[in-house]
Amino acid sequence: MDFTVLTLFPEMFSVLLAGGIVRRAIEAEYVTVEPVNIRDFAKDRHRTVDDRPYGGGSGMLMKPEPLAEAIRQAGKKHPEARKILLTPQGRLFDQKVAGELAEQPSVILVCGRYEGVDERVREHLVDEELSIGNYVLTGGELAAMVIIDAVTRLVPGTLGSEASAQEDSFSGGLLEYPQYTRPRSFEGVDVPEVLVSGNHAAIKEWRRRASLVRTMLKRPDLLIDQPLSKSDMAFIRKLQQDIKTIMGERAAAP
Ligand code: 4GS
Repeated sequence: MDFTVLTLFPEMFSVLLAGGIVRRAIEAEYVTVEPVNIRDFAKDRHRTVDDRPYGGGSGMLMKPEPLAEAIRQAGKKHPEARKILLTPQGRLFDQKVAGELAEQPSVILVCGRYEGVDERVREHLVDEELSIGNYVLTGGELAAMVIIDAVTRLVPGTLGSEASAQEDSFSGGLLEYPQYTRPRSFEGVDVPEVLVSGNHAAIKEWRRRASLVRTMLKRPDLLIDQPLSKSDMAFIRKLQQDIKTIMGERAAAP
């Protein structure tokens, strides 16, 4: 999987190359990350990359020519690449989108700076727009790094264990169950008995139920469109019944 990043701040990406799973993935040649300086495609003596907006207003825009040339050149080198502009106007990046991107042979990430890019770049020179969240960054670089990080760990081979990418939060659509390591008792709080029981079926059931309860309490929005088994449904019904009983008792209390 090849990432090409078009940016005015290529040196920001040295953070990704400094360590961790992304660096290891690059070293093992599962992915490549190539930052390209958009300024190298400016034609004038001052290597200008920004300009004032027609119609007036505060702030500057990225002028289209250097961006267009950078995108064209990257596209020539990677004809298969999906060209993505990072902007709050884009489709929200989530675990599902990360999975989609991990199947692409190549992705070109276009990082804006200033107040944004000339509209014609957005309209004609990229395949799609992605946003990492509903807030405004000073540049697309951090968004690009978030995407590279989340996608890289889904590229087969990169996590060491194939299972871990599958098993974590969101891959199953539910939140992660609580996890514990040694010591068995920490500051007065013990590890749940079932996890040290050696009963693997019981552990599996406990974890599934813990994931369900957590998701219901913390992120009920994630349960929409989640496939739930008969056993999940039976568990949830029982919870509802227990809650009703408790509420009933409360209502009756003085
Ligand atoms: C995002 C975002 C972003 C928008 C870049 C203003 C500089 C900035 N990019 N997800 N111009 N949120 N981009 O805020 O992707």
